[in-house]
Amino acid sequence: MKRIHLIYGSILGLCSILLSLALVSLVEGESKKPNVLFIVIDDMNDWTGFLGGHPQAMTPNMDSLARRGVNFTNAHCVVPACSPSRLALMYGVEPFNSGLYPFYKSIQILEPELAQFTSLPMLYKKNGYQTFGAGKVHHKSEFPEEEWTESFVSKKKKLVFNAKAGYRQGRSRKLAFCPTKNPLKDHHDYQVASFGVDVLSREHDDPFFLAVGIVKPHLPFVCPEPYFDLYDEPIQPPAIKADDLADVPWAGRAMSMNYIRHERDFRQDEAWEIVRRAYLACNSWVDYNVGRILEALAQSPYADNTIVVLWSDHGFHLGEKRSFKKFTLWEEATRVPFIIWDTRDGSAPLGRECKEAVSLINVYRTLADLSGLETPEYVDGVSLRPQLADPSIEIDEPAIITWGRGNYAIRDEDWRYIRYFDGSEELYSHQDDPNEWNNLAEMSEHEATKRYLASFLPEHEAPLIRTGIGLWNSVDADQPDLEKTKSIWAEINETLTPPLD
Ligand SMILES: [Ca+2]
Ligand SMILES: [Ca+2]
Repeated sequence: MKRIHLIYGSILGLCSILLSLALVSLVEGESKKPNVLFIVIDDMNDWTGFLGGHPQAMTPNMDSLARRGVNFTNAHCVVPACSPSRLALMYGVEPFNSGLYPFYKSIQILEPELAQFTSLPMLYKKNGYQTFGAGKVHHKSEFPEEEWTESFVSKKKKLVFNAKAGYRQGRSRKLAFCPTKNPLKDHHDYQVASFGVDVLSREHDDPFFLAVGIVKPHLPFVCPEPYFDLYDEPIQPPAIKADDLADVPWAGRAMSMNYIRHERDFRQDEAWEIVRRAYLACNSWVDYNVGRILEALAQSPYADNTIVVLWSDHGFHLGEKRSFKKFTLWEEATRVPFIIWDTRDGSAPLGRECKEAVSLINVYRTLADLSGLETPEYVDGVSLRPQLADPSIEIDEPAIITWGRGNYAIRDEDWRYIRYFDGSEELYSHQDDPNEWNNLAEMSEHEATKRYLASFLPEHEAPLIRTGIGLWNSVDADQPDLEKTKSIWAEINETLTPPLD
């Protein structure tokens, strides 16, 4: 009997030890919630080393990040425009579910509409995180007070452009493509990266969510001279088909016509090479600043307990499809850098790539999942946790890209299907035609493919939220004036070499 008691006693003792160990590890687990380093880039397309969109691109720090984490090589923005892209990602909601299709003047104006949603930094803050933000995370470097423990807006210094070493179109400071003469610390991206470095060098009792919003390569394409000096060889132009738009419906041409005059002027001024060199230089400048933040992380106590995510709000055309800028539903405007590196997974092999078409709408659920936070029910997308464990795992849904109510691109591994508000269509085979030159939408043999891809178009579209609309682009995209497009086409075609069709 005594022996039985002893055994029971030992079992009970063992159980209570195990229980307390479990509690300790639970408490430790609690205090060891992962930190998040959230790096946002503005207007960076696939002209990086790790995406291979331009053979001369030099981005060694981001390449190294891509090698250590999972490099999503077929990632696409939710909207090819700053304000709505960021609204969708930061609040985790597709434009066709929120009604937030276009640019808005500020997120403050949208307060009543956004009250039903929880922004990503707010989710972390509610869960006991310290939240730090610097630069352009939301559109226009806006930091709603309640979301952030501390925020940093860069100190504006007027940059002096060395236009003689580059090119400037007219008097606009936006259309400058040249080195700056200022010290590094005068530049926005240097300052916001320094804030990131500072936060990473501090001692933190609580886990943190640190967001750093870099504004290059956004126009003007200006940055310190050493990054221009990296590109002293002739710059290889992208593959461009002169009459590429001839098989594009008018609704698609309307998106391209917004900036067709720049395309013409760059040709007339023989400036395209300088413009592209300046874009590459800015990407290398961004890379330098991302490298500073990553180095600070490596030197910090948080080096093996931080989830790093890097993304760009959309891509950029540099002459492809006779287009300049973004605001289209084609590959160069929608494909973006997207990397996730969970440093807790120290044994993960290097060089993992996920080739599945994936939308940035999935960032919200993925981060919440990896951090053990409950995702609000309304949030769109899926967690990419399975792909982080095994990048070959398929994603069921293609990426959906929205530009104005009624205009969508559906991108899967092999195809891009575009449907405009007026029912007109484009279809491109990425296996045969990675430049999206040949619109196959009219060919009967692709009817089944089109039907399959069209089945992913949203069934319901939230009405456009009109409060505080900032720019005309997407309102036009919503209901473009096709007659106006036709007259621009006719007028400008006369002055374009080679002509559009
Ligand atoms: Ca942008
Ligand atoms: Ca074409």
